[in-house]
Amino acid sequence: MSYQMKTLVASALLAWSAAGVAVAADIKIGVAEALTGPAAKYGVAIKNGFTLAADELNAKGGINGNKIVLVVEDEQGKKEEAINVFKKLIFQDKVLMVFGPTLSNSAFAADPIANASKTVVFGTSNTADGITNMGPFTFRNSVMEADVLPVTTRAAVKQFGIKKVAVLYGNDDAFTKSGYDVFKAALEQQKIAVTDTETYAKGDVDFKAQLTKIKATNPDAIICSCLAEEAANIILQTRSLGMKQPFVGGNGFNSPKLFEIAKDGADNTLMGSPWSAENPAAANKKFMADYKAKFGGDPDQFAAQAFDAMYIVAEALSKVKLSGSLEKDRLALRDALPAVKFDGATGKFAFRRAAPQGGKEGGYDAQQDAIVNIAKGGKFIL
Ligand code: LEU
Repeated sequence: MSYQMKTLVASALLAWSAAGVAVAADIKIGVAEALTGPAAKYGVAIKNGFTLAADELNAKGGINGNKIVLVVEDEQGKKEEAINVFKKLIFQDKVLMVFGPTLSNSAFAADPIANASKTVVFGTSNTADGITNMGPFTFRNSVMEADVLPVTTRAAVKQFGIKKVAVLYGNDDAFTKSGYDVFKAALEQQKIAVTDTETYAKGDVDFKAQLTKIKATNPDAIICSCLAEEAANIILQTRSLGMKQPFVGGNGFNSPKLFEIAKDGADNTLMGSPWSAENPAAANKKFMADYKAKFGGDPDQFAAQAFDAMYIVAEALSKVKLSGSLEKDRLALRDALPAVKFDGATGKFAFRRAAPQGGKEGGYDAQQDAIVNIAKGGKFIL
């Protein structure tokens, strides 16, 4: 039965509930993440975070008695696939809302479809500038680079006393480019000199040419706006050139993949994040233990943000009276979300309205503080 049919049947039956008969409807939620390809390490952790939260919520009876059903699709970390998957979820599967996609690069391609069809799209890992300027149906609980990187840069000055840095970034990805812009402004603002700026393209594996140029300028640290796989290879090759400089990274660094490839070469890397494995709060401890029990490995920031995001949506949905009209229910969820406040695995969270741009209404960003982690012995610690 389709979502609409089910909710129609459900509301009809719920209408009899005075007579003691009530049948719950399923709440279909789309999950569009990179489950294969270079971004899969992030995407699978994200999917696991949603699954853990949805299973917990369902075990407690769902939302007002309605069960959450995740409709999971692999967008492969590619723009075109994100568009295809969004269309399938929104128009064919008729989901109430969509979580995803994994990369900002894909979000810029796919989010307009959700906004045009008045369906909430909720990013849990998109950190580039401008994501929520795509329209009032775009939400994210991922803290944007603009809020995190100035904090990370300040911490690098404090930790290593850096005065001059080299910068390296991917120039064909929306997130790595956006991170570069933010780093550049933060360095200017904090009066840190840039000795050299180098770029690479998605999928590059050899960074020796750029690193040799950087080496000649003898920076105190290397600022890197990169996704994890490239970041890890850059670190490895930096060490093989005999360079000992610490790295300062953005959100892309926050993956176990960094250590799988770069190992101890990544020691002393600084990275800002709203989440830390060391956060002793009960909500985080429970999340980490439950995640490990279910999936047999430790969670990362992306799993934590997805987990919290599902609870944020559940909180909004608990205030919504599902009508059975998909259009109305999508709007009701959109209207209920902004007021949600949550204290979960990533700590205290609230939404912040994005400023309108070019006469277009904005969506909602994350209002959350970042903490700076340092890599030691194959993991990030505080
Ligand atoms: N923050 C990145 C982006 O916005 C993705 C993350 C999975 C590293 O594209």
